[in-house]
Amino acid sequence: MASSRNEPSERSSPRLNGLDRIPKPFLIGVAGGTASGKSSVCAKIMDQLGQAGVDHRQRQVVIISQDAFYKNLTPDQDIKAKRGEFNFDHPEAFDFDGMAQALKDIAAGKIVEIPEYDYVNNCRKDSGMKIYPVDVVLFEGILVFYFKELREMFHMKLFVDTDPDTRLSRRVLRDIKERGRTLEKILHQYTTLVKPAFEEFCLPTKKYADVIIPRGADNTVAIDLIVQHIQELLRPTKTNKRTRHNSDSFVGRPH
Ligand code: UZR
Ligand code: MG
Repeated sequence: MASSRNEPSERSSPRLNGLDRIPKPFLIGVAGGTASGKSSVCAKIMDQLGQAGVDHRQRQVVIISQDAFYKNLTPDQDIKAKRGEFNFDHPEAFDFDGMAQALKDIAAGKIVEIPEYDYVNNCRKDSGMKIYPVDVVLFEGILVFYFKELREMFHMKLFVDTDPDTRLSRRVLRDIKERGRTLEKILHQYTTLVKPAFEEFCLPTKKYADVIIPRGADNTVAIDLIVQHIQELLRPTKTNKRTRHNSDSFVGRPH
């Protein structure tokens, strides 16, 4: 009997035991410190899977950011956030249940609406992003390996390991340009909240990674190897094509 991609046995096992058990969609977690290049690594993987220019409704690879699941702030927290005193790097800041539910729904092949986040006003935007059924999900964020239930849903775990000086300098430039911050506020927030939280909550999750990517998106060798591996895993073969619903939509280069 053809196996379904929603079988509980498949979902409960984060490990791949053979090509006949490749789950669809294939869930990849991408963790790493702030400004380590998580989004860029995901964009490169998507690009090399041949999906970058494809319309989002047709696309077989999707990138989801954990930042979409920041909890809404209470009025008091909002005041703290405006002063740069709210800890956005603490696990408590995230709606873990929302993340787990979204991933479960995506794994079950449902169309899922993901909120969009506004970093300038520290809140969710009114608009959201619709996720249609895909072959590969890249789920990126500072704490995606922190929550056990979420971590165990990933079939592949990547940790982007970029030098802290490089991350801080990128963070400064990005927050001034894209997130409406002043240098003073960025540095204060970094030393009092971002860096301690990285050391306490994010760095210890590196041990869960299957692959650690030094230098982030600059590491083209690591990204090439990861992409080849994904293509190999997802390539329709005699043994694994029965798990696929539509092999025409298969991601990757022709072979
Ligand atoms: P990445 N963040 C904001 O700057 N503003 C918000 O409203 C919500 C989050 C930051 C957050 C964290 N820290 O370090 C970073 N703060 O976004 C995570 N302060 O995003 O992994 O792209 O750096
Ligand atoms: Mg990011």
